Amino acid sequence: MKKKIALLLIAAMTISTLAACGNSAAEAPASTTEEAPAAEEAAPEEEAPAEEAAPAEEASTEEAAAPAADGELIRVGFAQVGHESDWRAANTKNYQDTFSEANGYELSFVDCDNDHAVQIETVRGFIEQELDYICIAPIQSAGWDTVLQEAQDAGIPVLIVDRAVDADPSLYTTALGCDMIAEGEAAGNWLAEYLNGEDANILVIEGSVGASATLGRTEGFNNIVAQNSNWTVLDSQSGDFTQAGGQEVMESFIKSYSDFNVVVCQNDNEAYGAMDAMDAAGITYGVDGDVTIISFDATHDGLQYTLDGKITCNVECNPLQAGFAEGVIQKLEAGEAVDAWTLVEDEAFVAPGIESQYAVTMSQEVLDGRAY
Ligand code: GZL
Ligand code: ZN
Repeated sequence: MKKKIALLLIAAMTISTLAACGNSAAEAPASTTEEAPAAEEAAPEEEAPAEEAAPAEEASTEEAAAPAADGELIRVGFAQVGHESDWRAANTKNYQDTFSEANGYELSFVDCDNDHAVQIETVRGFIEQELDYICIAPIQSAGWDTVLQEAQDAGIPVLIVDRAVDADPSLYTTALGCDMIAEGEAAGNWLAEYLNGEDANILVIEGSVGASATLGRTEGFNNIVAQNSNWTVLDSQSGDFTQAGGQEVMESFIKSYSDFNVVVCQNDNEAYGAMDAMDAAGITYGVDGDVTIISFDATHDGLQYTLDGKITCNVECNPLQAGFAEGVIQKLEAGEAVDAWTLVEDEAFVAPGIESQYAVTMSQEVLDGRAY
């Protein structure tokens, strides 16, 4: 019974959301509900114009029993990318802390170990269990239309979280996460400011192949490379967002290139691996070294390296996103409209002694004030 009501409510909400996207923020910590930049990242085939959405009968909202009222736990499935990085560990803990039984939820959490096929089957399992909501942090952007259609046919709202999918937005209820293209552009804009006209020979250690975080950061950074004719990207390989991957790729780069002065690592764990490889090769890096390292995630250890001047610029990607997801679910439970997209804000940090219009200068106080 509860699912049927939720189904009608979702249909009604989807219409209102598509029609009035962005007019009400999901109740959650600071976020902005701008137009969906992630939609560009996900590059869906086409936006589903509101008038095309299936007509939904007006659904009464008083019947939507709030979980507290009937005492039932809200059953949420979370198909998580894996356990590849410190960022992912912080993101997982945040979901497990937020969707706790004490908070009124029964969380079915599955670590999909960076395997897209496993993640698809995990979502199918959530559908078979007839969960109330499904959260997906997609390992890769492609290959989601079929299973999203199955979830929609089953009347289960789907939240695409952290990363984006390359699927028609009408196939899922909402998406939330960072603007990965903006993150890549922030790194590039800072580098241009820092180099101040100096040539750049750049090596890039990309994230996992096909992940929107990889695609977006690469696209954004390359947008700025294109503006600097004296910059050359010598090579760009995937380190799969892991420390081992970062070290392996950096070791191969060191064998092939000797004239690089910038290494872009698309997450902190890859940067740790790259630093290990450069240490072993006697290559100096950091504010006093020959190589400038740019990293992403701004996890605690990554910002410690930034404070120490080893990583010169670190572009944050806030992993504490479960509050946004819960805000959306609470709205849906209350029969309220939700936004198609919620942007999780982030910023960049630079080593002490560097002033930048694009980044916060690191200090012990900044590090001590971090939530993760
Ligand atoms: C970014 C997230 C990425 C992190 C990596 O939102 O998807 O995946 O940058 C993580 O650390 O593996
Ligand atoms: Zn981000």
